[in-house]
Amino acid sequence: MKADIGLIGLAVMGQNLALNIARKGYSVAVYNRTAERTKKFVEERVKSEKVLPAYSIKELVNSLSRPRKIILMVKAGQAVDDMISELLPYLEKGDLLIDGGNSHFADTDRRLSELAKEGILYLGMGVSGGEYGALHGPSLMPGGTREAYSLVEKILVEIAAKTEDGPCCTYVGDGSAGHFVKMVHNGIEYSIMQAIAEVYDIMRKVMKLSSEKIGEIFERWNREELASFLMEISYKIMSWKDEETGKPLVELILDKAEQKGTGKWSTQVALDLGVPAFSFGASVFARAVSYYKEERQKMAELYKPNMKTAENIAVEDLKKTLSLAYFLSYSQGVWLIHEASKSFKYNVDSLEVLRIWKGGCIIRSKMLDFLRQLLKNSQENITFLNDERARNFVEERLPHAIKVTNLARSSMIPTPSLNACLDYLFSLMTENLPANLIQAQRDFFGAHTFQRIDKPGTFHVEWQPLE
Ligand code: NBP
Repeated sequence: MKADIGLIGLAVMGQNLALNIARKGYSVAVYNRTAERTKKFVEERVKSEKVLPAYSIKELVNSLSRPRKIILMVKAGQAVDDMISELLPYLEKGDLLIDGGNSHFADTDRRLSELAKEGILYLGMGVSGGEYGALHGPSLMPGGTREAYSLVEKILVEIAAKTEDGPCCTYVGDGSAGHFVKMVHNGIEYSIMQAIAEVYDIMRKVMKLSSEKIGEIFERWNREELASFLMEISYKIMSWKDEETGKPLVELILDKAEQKGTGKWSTQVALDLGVPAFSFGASVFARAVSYYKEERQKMAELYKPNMKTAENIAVEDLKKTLSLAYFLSYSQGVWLIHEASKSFKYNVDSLEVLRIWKGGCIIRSKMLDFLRQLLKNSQENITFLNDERARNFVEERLPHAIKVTNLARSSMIPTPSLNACLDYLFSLMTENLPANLIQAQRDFFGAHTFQRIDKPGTFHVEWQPLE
């Protein structure tokens, strides 16, 4: 008997995805570059005959039914190219490779066209949900050709998370659409994580709330409009006690945040496409500055930031602020996907993207239902903001967000994601931005020309005599 599907890369994601596939009744042949990892996986975690270990690429490929379908769950970057080169001699026209890692979308486009020349089908598939999601149901974002997707649709739909709106897997679009959408998912994730962290900072420093108390508040919020995976893990983190000291563990964790690049990439492509994803960039920079611990210690000693006490700030103000930040983070992301879909001809259906983000993934939240309603009302409303219900939602929260960010300013507490979300919103709702002065400055020093509001055409002024 040949296996239904193959999987390469048995680190956290690959192991759990393989077990998920086997639990759904499909036989899965698995391979890992380091054989020791395969052996350990089989000994410690595999209880099903549906998981078939292979110890060479040749053995793996030969154990698969035709056309062969192989998921790569290896480290993004060179490892994916290395695996493809090793696999190619054993593959036949019509076989399918699926890259389930966090590959950069430009790499996916390159691999798609290189493999198409060999007659090999290819899908770039975003996978979200971490190891738990991979085992119990991730959100899957496959992109490439429809022909390729149809070969694995049944398996992918079965292993994906399920919600009342269906399985969290859909054909996302052409080319590298799947990896692009996953990258933007991570940009939104950075923005929301940072916003939650900023609200936590105000709670502990200004309101002087204990970690336990903040945990209780987050738990309550998670039952209301902020219900989301990131809120859920945040309240669980707040109440987690360190075994050794009995203190809340979060208070013992060093304030240096790492990053693997997807937040940075989503910001870079937003810059390339001219989409104002303010809070994506701000959240990446927030992680960058967190890294300079020693410098920050010295500066804190030198400047001694002056914490104000909370006079009239309420927990409700923070909740409304955070919910506005969630809304605006999704807004920037969906706008970015929309522009990329036009520029790169992805043909992405943003409503479907919001649907498959409802379960399994890191940015799943109750708010996605509201966003889907807004987008259903008008598919052109890609920022969600151009709608009466959105205006009501924003107007109800805005005074709270202004109050909270003002308080943070006066207490010298950095709130880059919250501020960036507000600047994004304020910029969009401002009819007259000061870009007229920017244009005049550009024309002054570079003769870049400008347009006027009172007559058509392109103009240039000799602002200063050249001689
Ligand atoms: P890692 O990203 O840590 O990669 C480890 C795997 O890559 C191991 O199986 C390793 O094999 C293999 N590998 C490497 Br490293 N270089 C290789 C090469 N040149 N040839 C063949 N195999 C190579 O694993 P992960 O955290 O399970 O993530 C897998 C993919 O899924 C990544 O792209 C990641 O970004 C993405 N992802 C991860 C998460 C998450 O929560 N961790 C969530 C969503 C997506 P070895 O055992 O021989 O070293």
